[in-house]
Amino acid sequence: MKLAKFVDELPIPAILKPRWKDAASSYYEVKMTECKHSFHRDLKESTVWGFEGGYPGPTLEVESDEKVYIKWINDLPAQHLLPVDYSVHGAHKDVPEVRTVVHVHGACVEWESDGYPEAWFTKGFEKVGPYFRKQVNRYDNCQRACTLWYHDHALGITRLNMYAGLAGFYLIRDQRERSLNLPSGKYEVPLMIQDKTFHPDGSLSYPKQPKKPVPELETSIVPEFFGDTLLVNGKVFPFLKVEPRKYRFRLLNAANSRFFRLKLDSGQRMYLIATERGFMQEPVGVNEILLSPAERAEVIIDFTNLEGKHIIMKNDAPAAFPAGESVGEDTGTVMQFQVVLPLARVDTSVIPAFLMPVPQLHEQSSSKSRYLTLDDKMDSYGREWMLLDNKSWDAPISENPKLGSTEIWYLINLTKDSHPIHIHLIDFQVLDRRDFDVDRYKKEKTIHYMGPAHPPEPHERGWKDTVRADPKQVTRMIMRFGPFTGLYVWHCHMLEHEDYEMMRPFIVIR
Ligand SMILES: [Cu+2]
Repeated sequence: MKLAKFVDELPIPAILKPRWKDAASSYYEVKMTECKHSFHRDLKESTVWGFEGGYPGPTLEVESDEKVYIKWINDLPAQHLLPVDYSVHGAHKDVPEVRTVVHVHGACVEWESDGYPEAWFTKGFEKVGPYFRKQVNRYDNCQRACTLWYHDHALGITRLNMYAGLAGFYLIRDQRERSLNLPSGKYEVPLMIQDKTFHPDGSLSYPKQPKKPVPELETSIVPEFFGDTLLVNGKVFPFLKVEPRKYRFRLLNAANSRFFRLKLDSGQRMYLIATERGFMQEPVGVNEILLSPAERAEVIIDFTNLEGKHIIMKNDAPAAFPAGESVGEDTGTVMQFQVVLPLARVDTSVIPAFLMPVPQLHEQSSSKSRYLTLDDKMDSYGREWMLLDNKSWDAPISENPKLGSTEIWYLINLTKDSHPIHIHLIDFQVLDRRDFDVDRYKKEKTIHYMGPAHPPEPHERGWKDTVRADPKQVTRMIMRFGPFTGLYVWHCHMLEHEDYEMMRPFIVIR
């Protein structure tokens, strides 16, 4: 569907107020409901699922080390808004059709509050999954200032729950951040970038079947979902009126499967200041930023002396990435900045020369290396079936790091696609990527490198929780496990892969 560009203003989600708050802790209630949403001026109101009556959900803003208690409440209808495939794991007819569990992506949190995929619950907590432990989750926020986000994580239907609208920002602030004199207040804007497809009546469209239908199944999961229209904060091709000064943007790829490679059509640089889990050591000037699903980047864009200019944020990442279809005009356009507001006061914010020490984790500190393949298989219906280390979700736990230990994970990608791999609980540093002989690996199960190791890209040299594992490469990350023990997950963040079944439990043990 062809929709006019830059006719709707960018919405900025409101900050959610806690129910109560004292010096060290706060309590929130966040309800999921079916609600109406306007995606675009020329589309009729659509039915979506939102938090606190809105999509995206309201932004939660908390302090580093604050104890935050959240009761996530499911008040959704009993029937799903989108086509459920009952043949995928965790979504059989033996569970309620509508189930939710909220994961704060990137949270340093006890396992019982992490939103384990089988800790789902239904309306009024009437039915709960086998790993459900508590109605009120506890978040310790034992981490530095960063851009996190919350979204549904229910086993087998995450792709549908999130596509229906269940996502929002969760920001952690700290003293260091306040000392940096970054653009703040209305000059600090979160941008949740997604792709969707609409029916002519304005309702959300999600395919019931892949391009080649599965004859035995009325509804089947698709290998990946790519929408034909891009949205920011729930609006199609929005504009944002800005002053001629610096702004801080928190970029989040919240798409089901689409990668975004973002650049400004003015050719100007963006100053990258933070990755997923905190500030970089120094800002990095970049012309483009590649974000796979769930990756975040914080950038400063300087509109000084650009009065009257209209600047478009473009995307040119093929879907699937990297070898899929190139973008069209619609999937290549994200949003527009209109430098039309008068400067309210002199811009005294800065792009700091130094942000925060980011000490390198050394390979010598690692006590264990894990070699983990990303595999492309076929299920009994002839459908694509992506696995981690050749194991399905139900296979016994194989990743069992010790509390406080440091490990290096080798992601050995045997598939044609790039996969954004996310590990819960911890943050990590990317060590390198290196080409290897895939065919030889498949025969001999040993890695034969075909070239030198490439260091992470400039925009990846900070604390991360999601990393691109590119095809025909071994991607290595180093991480320290803690401060909690318990059961967590690691998975591909392309939601169609995650739901089937590119996700594995891991356990941090004492
Ligand atoms: Cu994947």
